[in-house]
Amino acid sequence: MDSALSSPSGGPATHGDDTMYLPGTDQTLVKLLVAGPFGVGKTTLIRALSETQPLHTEEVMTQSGAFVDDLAGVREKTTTTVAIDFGRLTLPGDLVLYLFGTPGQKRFRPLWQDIARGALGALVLADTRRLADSFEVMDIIEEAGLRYAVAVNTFPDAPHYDTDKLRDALDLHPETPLVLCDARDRDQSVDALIALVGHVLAHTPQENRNP
Ligand SMILES: Nc1nc2c(ncn2[C@@H]2O[C@H](COP(=O)(O)OP(=O)(O)OP(=O)(O)O)[C@@H](O)[C@H]2O)c(=O)[nH]1
Ligand SMILES: [Mg+2]
Repeated sequence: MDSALSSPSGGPATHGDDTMYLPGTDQTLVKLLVAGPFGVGKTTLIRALSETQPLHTEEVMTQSGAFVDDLAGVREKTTTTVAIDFGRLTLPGDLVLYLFGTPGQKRFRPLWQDIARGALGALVLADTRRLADSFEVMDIIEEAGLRYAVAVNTFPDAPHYDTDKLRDALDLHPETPLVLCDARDRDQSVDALIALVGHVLAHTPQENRNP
């Protein structure tokens, strides 16, 4: 998808680069990233809510990887995503979300320029046991010029803080949505995405929604 939002209704739509799309339905297509540090629940969230068989690029982790990815807090984890997750979710109003799960480790930074192209926003997952790990991801997203919402994935053994404390700790802009969710729970994950979509649409001029 080349544009962040496209509504391929009526005749063929052309874009700035002269790409032509066939006439379709009145669906509005939105590309979103699901980002966050190692083991925070990106694959889990996309798996929980995708209405299509999600694409995953999981690989079993080996002992040597323990020096690269810190397993603190995710000891039972046996696989990691080596490229992207992909899933799709249709919201009421024919809003179709295309979700790209994106690794947050520094070494995947070169992937970002490509993966962020055409995205309208990002859901950043965070874990209260290692909030600082989400800073780097938030930096990359800000550099990419994307709006984002933060979803704190509520692992049962992670400390609970009230949202004001979390906002302070994450140094969030007052407009940036912060939600708590269990990434395994479809409804909670959908609510987190709705918070993100509401935020990005509120800041996307109408004319950019139907290029
Ligand atoms: N208890 C609990 N476990 C979770 C939750 N979300 C994810 N998990 C577990 O945490 C582990 C990590 O989740 P993943 O979805 O693989 O995390 P990821 O962000 O995709 O990880 P990478 O791709 O390796 O960066 C898995 O074993 C999940 O089952 C949650 O909300 N609660
Ligand atoms: Mg993953």
